[in-house]
Amino acid sequence: MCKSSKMRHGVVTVCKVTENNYVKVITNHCIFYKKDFMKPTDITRKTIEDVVNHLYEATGAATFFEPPTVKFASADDHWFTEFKTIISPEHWTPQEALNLLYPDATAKTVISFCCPNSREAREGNRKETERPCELWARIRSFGDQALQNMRNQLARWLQEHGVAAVAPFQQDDYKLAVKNLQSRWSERHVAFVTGMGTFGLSGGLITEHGVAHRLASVVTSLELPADVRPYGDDYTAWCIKCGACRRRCPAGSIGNTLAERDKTKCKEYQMKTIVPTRADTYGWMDFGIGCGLCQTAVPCEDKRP
Ligand code: B12
Ligand code: SF4
Ligand code: SF4
Repeated sequence: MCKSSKMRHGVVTVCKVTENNYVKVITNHCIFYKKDFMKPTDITRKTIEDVVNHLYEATGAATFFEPPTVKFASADDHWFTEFKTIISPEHWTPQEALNLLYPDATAKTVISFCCPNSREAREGNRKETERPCELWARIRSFGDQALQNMRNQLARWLQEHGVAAVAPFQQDDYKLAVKNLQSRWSERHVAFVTGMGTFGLSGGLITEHGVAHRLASVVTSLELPADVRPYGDDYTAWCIKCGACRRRCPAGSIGNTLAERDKTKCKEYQMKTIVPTRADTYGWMDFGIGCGLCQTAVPCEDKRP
């Protein structure tokens, strides 16, 4: 298939060269290969999963995490409006999040992906009792940077393919979120809606691959079929309430019920015990480091218990 058209590179001749949509683009001043010229109507859930898996390698996230799981929710899911009451009126609905960048677009789908922390980091953290092992700390500080790139790049990929998309976390004020102990886009709550998992006593989201992971999401105007939540609306269904996370927590932040959790103790422990010695212990500065002991050496570490 060959055709000529006018693109931003000038006059081009486009030739399809492979079966998996690699396209050779010859412009009047260069030749390059472009992965695909897919129309929005050609994009499926599988396409999005492929893009996320590609970004997992391309951004370096594979150094820190095990392969991602991708889930989808309808932007109209009843939970998103209920979070205005459950979390805060400031918490964005998918529609509000998309309107931050696209005032006229209609949000249709929320894509959430979950990257489990590497086995090596989890094994290292299992042995710790006060502060995170170095690999765990690296995931928090630098794995998170890769994850931010994955979110942004997924949104960019969708935008390049003609649909509105936003990574809401990237639009929020992170410092304010930590100060208030909650953001305007809670990745755990969003993942819960997509069917990724349910909340544990520790506050972590227990997924099919456990609780030791990081999450990211993108809202788009592209309509894709939603996942079914295997746990319905039972938001603590997968926690066996064993209390192992409570016993592991060096800050006394976790109680006997989810409501008893004291998030301030977790943050203060991080600020007073881990951060001041961050440069000496780990060798870098400026990035947040939480202990995550409640996510390792517990029955929900890497599986649904
Ligand atoms: C602020 C913040 C913190 C603060 C406070 C966290 C907090 N709220 O508990 C501090 C600095 C202390 C912190 C610590 C950690 N964090 Co943090 N943090 C965030 C951040 C930026 C915002 C969290 C937020 O807005 N939460 C919203 C509030 C409302 O959630 P919540 O208080 O936890 O919600 C509880 C209630 O809503 C309750 N609940 C009560 N009634 C009801 C009723 C219903 C119907 C429902 C649904 C829920 C519910 O259940 C929830 C669980 O506790 C997110 C990133 C993001 N934007 O999502 C990361 C995030 C939550 N952190 C993360 C991680 C990994 C950590 C640490 C393990 C540190 C580390 N990297 O090793 C610890 C874990 C602490 C813990 N026990 O969970 C991950 C969690 C992933 C996971 N495995 O679950 C996130 C999602 C970052 C990411 N991109 O992956 N964090
Ligand atoms: S350690 Fe036990 S109580 Fe804590 S979150 Fe995991 S399953 Fe729930
Ligand atoms: S991250 Fe550490 S201090 Fe915070 S709740 Fe988990 S074990 Fe406790």
